[in-house]
Amino acid sequence: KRVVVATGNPGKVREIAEALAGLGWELEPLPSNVSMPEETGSTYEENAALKACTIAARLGLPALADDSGLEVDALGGQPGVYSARFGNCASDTERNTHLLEKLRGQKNRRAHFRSVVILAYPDGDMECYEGKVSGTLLEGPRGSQGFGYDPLFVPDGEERTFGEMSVEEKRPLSHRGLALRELLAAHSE
Ligand code: ITT
Repeated sequence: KRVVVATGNPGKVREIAEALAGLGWELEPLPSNVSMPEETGSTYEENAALKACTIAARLGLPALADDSGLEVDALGGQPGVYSARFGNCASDTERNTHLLEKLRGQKNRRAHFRSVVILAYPDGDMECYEGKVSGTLLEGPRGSQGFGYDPLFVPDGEERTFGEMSVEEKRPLSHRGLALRELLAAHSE
């Protein structure tokens, strides 16, 4: 079936395409004349539903959206749903510098990535999947793969950051990979 990948983030597109390759779905990018809705929700669930439902209704096709974020213990769970806008930074690199600055001298480097993936249909039906991964934040970036906060985050049980892993290596460990694995299982029956 045809499914629109409702995201403006190329890193998410790569991970979603790799994780769902086995389903044989025709994953279509967001058409260039269609923009993502503003994220007005206060939870990952609300924002993922908003993105998936808006695009599904607009295009008349099933749409898949991910809303995700990094929750840092020492910052009381921030930036969380505001991860993409943290510090009003213009790039991932600046955002990582901003986060490191906030955590300077902080011993507690514990953090958690969360992802909510929603597949919405034009008739209003929705499926929701979630994933979470815990780990620690380094004092400087390592690796140039992935996107966002990946170069700072070492998942529990690993030595390398997500930024030092390929898409294939990151998938079984990551919040998004875990959510997409649930979706894959539900559609492989
Ligand atoms: P769309 O809404 O268009 O999908 P976005 O990047 O704005 O793209 P979000 O609103 O869900 O997506 O913001 C999530 C932010 O959290 C993202 O921009 C990254 O900064 C961070 N993030 C989420 N998942 C991540 C991952 O796997 N690795 C690194 N950073 C991640």
